[in-house]
Amino acid sequence: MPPKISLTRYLVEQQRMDGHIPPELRLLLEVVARACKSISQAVNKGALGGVLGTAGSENVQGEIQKKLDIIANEVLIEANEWGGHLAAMASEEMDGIYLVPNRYPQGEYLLLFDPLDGSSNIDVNVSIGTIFSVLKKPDDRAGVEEQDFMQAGNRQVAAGYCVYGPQTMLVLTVGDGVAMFTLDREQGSFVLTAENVRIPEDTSEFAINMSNMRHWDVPVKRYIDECLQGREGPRGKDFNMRWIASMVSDVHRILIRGGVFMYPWDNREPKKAGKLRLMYEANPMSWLVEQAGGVASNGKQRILDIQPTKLHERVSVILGSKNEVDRVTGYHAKL
Ligand code: AHM
Ligand code: MG
Repeated sequence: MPPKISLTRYLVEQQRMDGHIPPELRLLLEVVARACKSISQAVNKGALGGVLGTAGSENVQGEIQKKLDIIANEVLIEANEWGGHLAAMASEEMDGIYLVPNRYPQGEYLLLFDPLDGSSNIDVNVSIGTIFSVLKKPDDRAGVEEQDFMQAGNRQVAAGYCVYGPQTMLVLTVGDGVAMFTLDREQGSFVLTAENVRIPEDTSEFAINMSNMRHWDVPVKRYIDECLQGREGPRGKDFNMRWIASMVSDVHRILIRGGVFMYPWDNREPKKAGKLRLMYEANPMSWLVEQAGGVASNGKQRILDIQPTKLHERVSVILGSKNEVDRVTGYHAKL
């Protein structure tokens, strides 16, 4: 049997390869992974740990916070603030940025996260996850402010997620393909279980919340309508649908067997670009998808090229198997 490769060994080897990642980034990623292990423990305990249910508060987006949203946010902050590799953090659950306290050394990285994505699944025992994105602080001046986070997704230096499902898995890119690690609970470490992940270019599976159909824009309606017509329609084949309402789980499935995931703009709140957040949901997932040979677009533009203007900015998301995403963006171009 080949030796088990731990996350630590994988990262050390990435560091050695032409200095692919600097040691500070390796340490940062190890700390994020450690925090994910502890979130996984809390998620696993469920009602036994008293962690289910709402916390009685709202986040900056006006969403009710679950107890586990807050616990996961605190775990990530506490794990990351003292290591000396970060300058600041930003999270779906915090209004503004979180500066590393003065008592700790300041580093050169910025960490963004959605501590627990798919919150509506927490209390019903369906897979959820943590999404993270790492940027480098622009080094033109001292200190750090929100403006330093306003970097397009193509400037990310690492991105990934941890899915808390039947297995806890960490999925990571540092710009050298996508690697997947499974948590070995007996050893207490993440072990490499898939490398050079590739998303098939073709698929007959789509993921979208169909209950919003009447609110969609013409190109999205057209695409889904053609899929629904199946073998008798213009696509000449039957399609299958999945919607877990947990982006981490839907993207994980797509990385493994292909598919297209969409949370498009819709006219329920026309001024909102979409539901999902650009900086800590769409950007990290888009980079993972591109690194696996897929495509990620807002319908009109590559998501990774969007210049953010706000920390909690929203975006329309269409990502996954190349040929299907290209088809949907082609329909947008014909508008
Ligand atoms: P959250 O970060 O508040 O959990 O919201 C994001 C989630 C995604 O994981 C998922 O794709 C989407 O919201 C589901 O939305 P809906 O309930 O509208 O289907
Ligand atoms: Mg989320």
